Amino acid sequence: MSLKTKIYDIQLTNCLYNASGVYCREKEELDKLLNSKSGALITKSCTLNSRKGNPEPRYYCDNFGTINSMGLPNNSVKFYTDWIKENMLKPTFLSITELNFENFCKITQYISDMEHIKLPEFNLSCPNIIGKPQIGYDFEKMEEYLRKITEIYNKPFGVKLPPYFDPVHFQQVSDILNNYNKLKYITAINSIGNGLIIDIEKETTCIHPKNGMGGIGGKYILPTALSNVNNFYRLLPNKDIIGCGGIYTGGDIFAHILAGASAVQIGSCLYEEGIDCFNRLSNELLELMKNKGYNNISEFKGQLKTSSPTINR
Ligand code: YRO
Repeated sequence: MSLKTKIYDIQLTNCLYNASGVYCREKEELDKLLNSKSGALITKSCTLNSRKGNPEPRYYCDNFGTINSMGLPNNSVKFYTDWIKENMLKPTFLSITELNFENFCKITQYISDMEHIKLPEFNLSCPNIIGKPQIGYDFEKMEEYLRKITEIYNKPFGVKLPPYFDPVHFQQVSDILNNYNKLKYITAINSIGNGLIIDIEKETTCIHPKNGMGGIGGKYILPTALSNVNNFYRLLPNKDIIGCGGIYTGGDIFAHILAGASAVQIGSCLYEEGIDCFNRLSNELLELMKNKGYNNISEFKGQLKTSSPTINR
């Protein structure tokens, strides 16, 4: 039995890795991920210059999941690309973003000639102009960003998407993404934006930045993540889908793969449980596969049964 998988042309010995942002900002964390059971690793989304991020408390966890408004703390694109160059022991994805179009072009240019960077994940949950939605929710801007990426970068890449909630939006986003042949995978989903968790005893917000509003992760978001994975699996037949959102058990991973995920990322659960979660989750998934008689994830990937007629991809 094996948990091996492929993301475009990259082989992973295990379909699990970290979600960008979790356990991947500092050198010590990246070093530990490299020596863990994860099949790959991805860096914290980085920017041209290092950032301290928002004031604390900026992360909070309750029984159902997490809220964060980290504000993109990171050690700069140079730090992460240098680390990757020195540590080529397992597939490593660079996550990048920027806070405006000009810098987004610059950071894309910066990595464009690096042979050690493979399939970078462009985080499209970035702001652009104040008063406009994030790029992931501004479809005209999304086109503009994708056009620029293919123009400057001109190698295979992926994008991290925010969650969508409307069938028309799934269709509109897919119509855009399908125009870009160099786009080889999408990661769905980023946190559900601008939620609010309240401490009723203290009568305060649980995090401080942005009046307590932040991205929601964890158990709160599993159904939304599964819907995004399955909708994009149906609508993007030539691209791989990386599932991210609400995974705490082998069963949750199985559900993501059944919905169409080729690999899955662990965020909130990794943050709370630590690096050993890759051991536990791998064992739980293998046990479930054994009970069901599956030897390989390719045997059930995308095989979700519905009462409506199957659409072949
Ligand atoms: O606050 C963050 O650094 C953050 N948190 C998330 O849950 N998702 C993200 O993509 C990011 C970084 C990007 C941004 C939201 C700060 C623009």
